[in-house]
Amino acid sequence: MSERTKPDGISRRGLLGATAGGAALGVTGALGASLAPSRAAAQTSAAAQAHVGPGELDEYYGFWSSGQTGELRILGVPSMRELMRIPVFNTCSATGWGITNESLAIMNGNLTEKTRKYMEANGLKVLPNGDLHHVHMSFTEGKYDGRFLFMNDKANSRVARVRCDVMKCDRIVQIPNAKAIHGLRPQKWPRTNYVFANGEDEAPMVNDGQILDEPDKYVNFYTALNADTMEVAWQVMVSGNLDNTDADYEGKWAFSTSYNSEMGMTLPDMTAADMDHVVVFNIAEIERGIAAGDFVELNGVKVIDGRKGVNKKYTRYIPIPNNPHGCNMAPDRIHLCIGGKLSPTVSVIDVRRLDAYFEDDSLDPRYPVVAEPELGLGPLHTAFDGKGNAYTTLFLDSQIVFWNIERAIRAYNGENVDPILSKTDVHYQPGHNSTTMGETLDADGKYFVSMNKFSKDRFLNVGPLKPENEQLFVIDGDRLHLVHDGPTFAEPHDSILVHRSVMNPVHVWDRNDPSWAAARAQAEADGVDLDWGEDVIRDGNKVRVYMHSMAPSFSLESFTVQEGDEVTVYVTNQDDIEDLTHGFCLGDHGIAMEISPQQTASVTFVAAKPGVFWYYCQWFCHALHMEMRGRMFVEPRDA
Ligand code: K7E
Ligand code: CUA
Ligand code: CA
Repeated sequence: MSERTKPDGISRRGLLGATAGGAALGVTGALGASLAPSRAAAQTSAAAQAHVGPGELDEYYGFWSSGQTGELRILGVPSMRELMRIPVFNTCSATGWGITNESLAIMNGNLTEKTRKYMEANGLKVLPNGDLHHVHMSFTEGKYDGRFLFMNDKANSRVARVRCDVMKCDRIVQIPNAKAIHGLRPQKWPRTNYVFANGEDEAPMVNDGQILDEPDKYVNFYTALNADTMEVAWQVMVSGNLDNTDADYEGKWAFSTSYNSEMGMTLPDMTAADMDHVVVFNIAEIERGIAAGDFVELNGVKVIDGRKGVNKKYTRYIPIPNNPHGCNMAPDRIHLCIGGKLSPTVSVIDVRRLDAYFEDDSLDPRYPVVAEPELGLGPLHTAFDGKGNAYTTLFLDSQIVFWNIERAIRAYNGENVDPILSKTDVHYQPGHNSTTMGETLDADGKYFVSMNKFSKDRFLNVGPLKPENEQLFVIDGDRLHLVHDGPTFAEPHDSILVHRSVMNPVHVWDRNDPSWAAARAQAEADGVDLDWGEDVIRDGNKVRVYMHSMAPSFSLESFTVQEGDEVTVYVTNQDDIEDLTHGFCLGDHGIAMEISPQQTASVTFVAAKPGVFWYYCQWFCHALHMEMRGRMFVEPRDA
């Protein structure tokens, strides 16, 4: 960002930031009052560094999960400007996600049989909600490769993929057997062949109502998806539940935290034990087990039994205090950091010890743990600067603790060193945090984001439901300089910060894109030119309406159907100018969709109401955008 660090960027905003940040930073450590002026100066220069003027482009893409909103968001970092929202597990009035045939095929294409039946019984065209916690990019050799983003839906046990070339979701898969997919990570090495996904909720292995309140018969599943096909590759049945997951930098191991090793069904039961565990999955052994037929097939998935003590080739359980949560692999390729949550510690696991740990049963169960610094109250997630340091969120303390991994190891070995380098107040109750490129071998330690669950008094009051708050910091040695507070609607759950050099999205769609392959096949069957045609094809009580759009008009200014017809409207946007998106909104029918340059989109509905209905373009495209409209005539059946 040095090219953007310019003295004239120091504005009133920067100076105000300095004041607020100075107050926020007055916390701990040996920083005396005499340092205050230089701290203010550092704060001011940090604010200048993070300033992105109007028309200037950000250095990083931030990919944000939105929690219970169910969408993916793109922010520019460091400006923290929201650039785009990508609907995934939610429905969207602007883009037609959950309305168009193309989106419904993706949303409903890989649901379990039981969910299909449930939707039918409840008259649901689509599952309307999702809880998107974790978004991560595909890797090649430990670095982001700009191909895909993967994300979970805890609410309905799904995993989705977003194409980074068009920034649209292309796959959603409901995971059989597992319940409440929570933690999610792509394999880092040699490339993302697998996406790993944690099932959080315990349930009977065969959950068909035969077993109900018998928790001793409940199990949990760890899922590996083939990242290319998005099919479930295999599952591992485990003891305890699963919370967060990560993978190593060698492609050998995957890890999961469990807060409910007790298999408790109530809060007191889930927090009864002092120690829970981290499950270590031996990828090569699991693949060998699958190849050798050591699995049961359950709902079409090959399931390996990796429960504690059953087959120690596949999994090992490392005891960890106490209801552990975050699971973060450091870019030093060696250290895995586990947030203790109810324990004030972060447990550091040295992955180089895992080969011996799997081979030698006589080793101490905690042999892979090489450090366990006490950092503060409620340690959840850890981010990295690529220089051997770590940042851990302290939920209860409302702080970020900055600490050094090597010093923590020395302290664990009895040396008198303090691993903590600094603590910084955040507002308030941080969950996840992220650093620029911090979960990759390219970790650069430039910016830090704290995603806070509460904003309280930080913004104008908007009623009982408050926004959450994400704060951006410039990393400056062992200090964090606050440069931005940003309220977020539900919710800033997690994010990754990706250097813009990794990304190369297209500007307009390629007409050959597979997204509308079904529409193209139907047009061919109808003898219609999908690109330029304007036709109304009747096929029994099915009517297919083809048109294209060029600002400021639709190629069909009206079409006629009969009451009760099942109507499909295909619209192809023939404008190929960047940013010239059209829409198709059909009045009083709950139908709207985006058609971006060179895109085709379609929607199907039953014309149940006789009369005249206007359709119009709902994305502002032209001075005569208001006039970009036409009529659907629905003739009464008995007329
Ligand atoms: Cu990423 Cu809340 Cu889903 Cu931690 S989990 S905060
Ligand atoms: Cu086309 Cu607005
Ligand atoms: Ca527990």
